[in-house]
Amino acid sequence: MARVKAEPYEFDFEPKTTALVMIDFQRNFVDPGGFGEALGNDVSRLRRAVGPAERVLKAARKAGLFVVHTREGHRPDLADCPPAKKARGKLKAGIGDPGPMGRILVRGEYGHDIVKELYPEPGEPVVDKPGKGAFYATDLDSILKNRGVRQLVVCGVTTEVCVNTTVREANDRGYDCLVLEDCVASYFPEFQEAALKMVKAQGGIFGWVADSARFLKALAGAVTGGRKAAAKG
Ligand code: C5J
Repeated sequence: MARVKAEPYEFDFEPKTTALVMIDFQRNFVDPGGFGEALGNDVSRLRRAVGPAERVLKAARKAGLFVVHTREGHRPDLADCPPAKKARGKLKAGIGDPGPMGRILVRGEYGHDIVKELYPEPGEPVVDKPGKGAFYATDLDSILKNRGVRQLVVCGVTTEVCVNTTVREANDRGYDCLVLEDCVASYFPEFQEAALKMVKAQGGIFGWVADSARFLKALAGAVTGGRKAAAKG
């Protein structure tokens, strides 16, 4: 068992039953020249999370943690896109329309895929989701339950939208969630702050919050502890 110094109190996790969930680190949201920027957002605010998330991803892989990635997007025929979602925002170029990185939020398009620094490795499931929450209309819950996962360490974008929605969904399904505050990001600083506060308020109503350094320290301790125990036999 490993222990992370977190808020509102320590987050205990067993590496064997913990998954790292990487939410929507897609080019369209994170990279300059994508859909996010076309909407007038400052994508450098999202890019900030990539470096810390990359360190966590590498360490998690090395420690043998189960890693899952998600992507928000739709079938090319948009049959899974609610008309209300497509209409929302009255955008000149919205879901399914040609955008700077291919058709916007459509599976298989360049902008829909994950940035190179955090690209999934073979064996890491990629969950394509039509909504904001990663559990809605996906097989994520089955994938996690089949592996015996009970705790989630969460990185991703954006903090107040897909990260927050997914953590709430996970909480209702009985998972303990640790959100790494420097590995999640929002286009809006005030939403970043509020979304993290919401997770850990009222005794951790949706989960826990720590930073990547604290998580990496705990993970390194768990790996060393496991090796020592194995050597003792
Ligand atoms: C948004 C997301 N913000 N991944 N998607 O529309 O948070």
